[in-house]
Amino acid sequence: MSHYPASDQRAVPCMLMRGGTSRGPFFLESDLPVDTAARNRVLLAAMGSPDPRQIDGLGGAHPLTSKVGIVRRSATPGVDLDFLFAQLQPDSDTVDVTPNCGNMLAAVLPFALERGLLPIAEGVTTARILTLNTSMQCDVTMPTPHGQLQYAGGARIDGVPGTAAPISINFLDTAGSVCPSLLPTGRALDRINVDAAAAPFAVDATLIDNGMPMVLVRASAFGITGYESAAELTANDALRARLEALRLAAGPLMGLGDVAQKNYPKMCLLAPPRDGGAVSTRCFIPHVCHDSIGVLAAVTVATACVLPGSIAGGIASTKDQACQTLSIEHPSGEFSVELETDQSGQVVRAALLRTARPIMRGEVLVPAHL
Ligand code: NQM
Repeated sequence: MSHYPASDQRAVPCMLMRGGTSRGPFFLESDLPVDTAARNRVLLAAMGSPDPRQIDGLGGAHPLTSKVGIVRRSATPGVDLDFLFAQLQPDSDTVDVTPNCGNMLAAVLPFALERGLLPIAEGVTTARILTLNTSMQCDVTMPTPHGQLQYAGGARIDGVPGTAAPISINFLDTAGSVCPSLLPTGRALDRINVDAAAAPFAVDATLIDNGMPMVLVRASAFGITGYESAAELTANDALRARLEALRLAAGPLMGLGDVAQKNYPKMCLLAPPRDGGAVSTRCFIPHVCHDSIGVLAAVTVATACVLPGSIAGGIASTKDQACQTLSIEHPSGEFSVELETDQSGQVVRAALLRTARPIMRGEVLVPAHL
């Protein structure tokens, strides 16, 4: 903005958005450098990474608040918006654009409407969004009464205080987002030998990707109930070491190669539901325990619940019907996923509800030499 004095900082327009249970700055692609290395330097500086407290940037010292959205009008026929999600970390200098984030996805349409990328319709506005991370498409709808953006409303999602206007996401094709297919090993259940530093072990797991690559195991196989708090599990170093050893073993089996530096697969500990839901979960993303559950993580877990022969068998409570809503229990409540299956039992559609809100609009300052 011209009324500020000249300085050695460069102002980059952005909006800080909450998307579901995540938060981060959203940029128009045209406001960021075209060169990927330069873009990544700008994003790292904007978030204040690497630094555990992210004291010099916008990041919130947690993976769920170290996320960035980049949006543009789409040139793909039938698609309105392209969305690139970037996962940063507080304490490393990685900018990972390989996985999806269904929570940040919820903020894409409001951001695009705020920035004038699409016209605002009367009543509700729907856009088809292509995530450039994995080429996944979805239809997103938000209320726009009288052609105005409406953020206040009665929808409640666990992990976010209060209520807000519902943003519905209808996923069109999620199977095998980063992995080669829904079941990358070709099996619904695998016995995995893990060469852990403390002691080798073997464990049954479902390796699955219906929007998020995940390793699903029974909490009881790790000597815990699966009902512990997220903080308690994140503080359990022995558990985290075993889960990380399992993750490193599962990565190549899932066609993901060496995953030591990757944010996926995510790990999920399953236990029988306690509050009338389909299953209880504790997810590691992948090194800290999620306070709730990721959007596509929930879709992937729900899919395993209806998949014959998966690790969820004997744990999950599901109905034998083509369209059902599965309540995935997590540390701060539940996440409802609507699944539709075809006659062969394949999941053909997943839909869910999120909320989002713009928190700040303006410019983030980064050193100009970047
Ligand atoms: O699974 C956490 C989140 C996510 C990702 C993560 C997400 C998803 O809660 O689609 O939303 O797994 O890193 O934002």
